[in-house]
Amino acid sequence: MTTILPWQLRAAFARRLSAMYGREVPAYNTLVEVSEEVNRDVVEREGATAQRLGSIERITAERHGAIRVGTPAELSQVARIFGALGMRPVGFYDLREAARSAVPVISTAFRPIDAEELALNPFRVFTSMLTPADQRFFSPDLRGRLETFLAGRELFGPELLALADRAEQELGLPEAEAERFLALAVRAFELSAEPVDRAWYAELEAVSAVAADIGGVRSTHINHLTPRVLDIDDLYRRMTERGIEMIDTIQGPPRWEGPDVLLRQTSFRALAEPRAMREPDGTVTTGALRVRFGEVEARGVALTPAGRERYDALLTEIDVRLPGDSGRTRAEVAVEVWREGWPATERGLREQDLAYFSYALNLELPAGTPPDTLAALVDEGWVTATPIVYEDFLPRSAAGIFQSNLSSEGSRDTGQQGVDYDQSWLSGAIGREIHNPFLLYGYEQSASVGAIVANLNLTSL
Ligand code: OOG
Ligand code: NI
Repeated sequence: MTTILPWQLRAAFARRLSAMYGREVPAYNTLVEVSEEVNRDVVEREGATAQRLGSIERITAERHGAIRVGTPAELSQVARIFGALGMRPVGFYDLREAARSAVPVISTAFRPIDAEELALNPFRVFTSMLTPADQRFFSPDLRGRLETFLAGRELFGPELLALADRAEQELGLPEAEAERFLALAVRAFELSAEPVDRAWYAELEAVSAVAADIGGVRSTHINHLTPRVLDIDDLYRRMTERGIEMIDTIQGPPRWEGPDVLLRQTSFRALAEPRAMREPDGTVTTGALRVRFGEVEARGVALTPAGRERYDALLTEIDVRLPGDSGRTRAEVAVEVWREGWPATERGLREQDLAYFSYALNLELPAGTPPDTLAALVDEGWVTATPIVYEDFLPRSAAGIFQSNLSSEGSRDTGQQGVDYDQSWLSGAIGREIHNPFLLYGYEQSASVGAIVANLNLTSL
């Protein structure tokens, strides 16, 4: 009997979700098509350099999704489904604090955490949970009705959850069960045809469009699915040429001549989709909701805490310089700030310990005694350093991406938060450890260094 392993379930789930989302949101297919064109051109132009941060096979299949749920119980169920796919919660994002675009959710990302699993298929899902107890968004009365509404719905059925638990415990499923599990899992994220209560949806929408998308309906759905592209500026141009209106900017670090770091993302605004609506008089009509959008991203090397601190300081510096700077665009100011404050080479990133690398002994070694620093081992041809790709998200960009979904600002008071929704609260609520992304990258780097120390019989590096 063949067992379908967690990574195979993950890859199959990502593929089927992609096919389903393409049927529901055809503009997503355009985005994927243009991304593939861009990637082909970059590989043709740059060859092996283009694949420094992942093979073209990995990048072509690579997606992240975004989903939104209402309660800790729902999030725990999501964790079981993704657990079956070998995906663990990593990182904590609080989108309620974002300056321009506060959204009443806290989030984590489910993804594989081992290098081998990531290489097999890196599918990740940004997963947000509504925060009804946050009194800055919800009055006690609305909170009460919202929590009652959420408690009365079922997003994931018992058969799906039982199969998920079995897959997580047994590290995979037999073929027939795998097939059933995948079909049920994909179906759980389809857009429901059930009528939306127009008045209830509108009441939540006055607080936040995201609150309405989560708590205004009796089911959940995939919000967006994001392909990875090797040249996001080129993609932005090509989408614009095709007449698709993108948001103003590419979020994240600027385009410049140095190595790609972290994550750059852009998106187009949510499209109007027909949805059945239940009117206050009980009749059902066809309305339209703008909820789902298209997003695309380029990934670079993961930064250390020191790198991240410097990165954040440079972003702040751009904002400081920009207002007094007449006539230059943000992108131009950003490049100037980057040239002043950020190393232009991978070597510079390594020397200043700003980014994570994986080190491997070369097949052919120079003659003589190996030097006793990592930098010298790389310089003298003993060891090759490969950047570790950033597998996570950026709170500032995420807040900007949520904007693609908002037609109005919503409302927020300056009152009490109510519950302290922090990382340990979230971890307790779902009964799982939320991994620290820095520790995961750091572990991969130090394991690679440890192997070199052992292989070259050194005492340390
Ligand atoms: C999630 C927004 C965050 C990203 O790529 O930063 C996100 C959402 O809209 O639900 O997906
Ligand atoms: Ni996204």
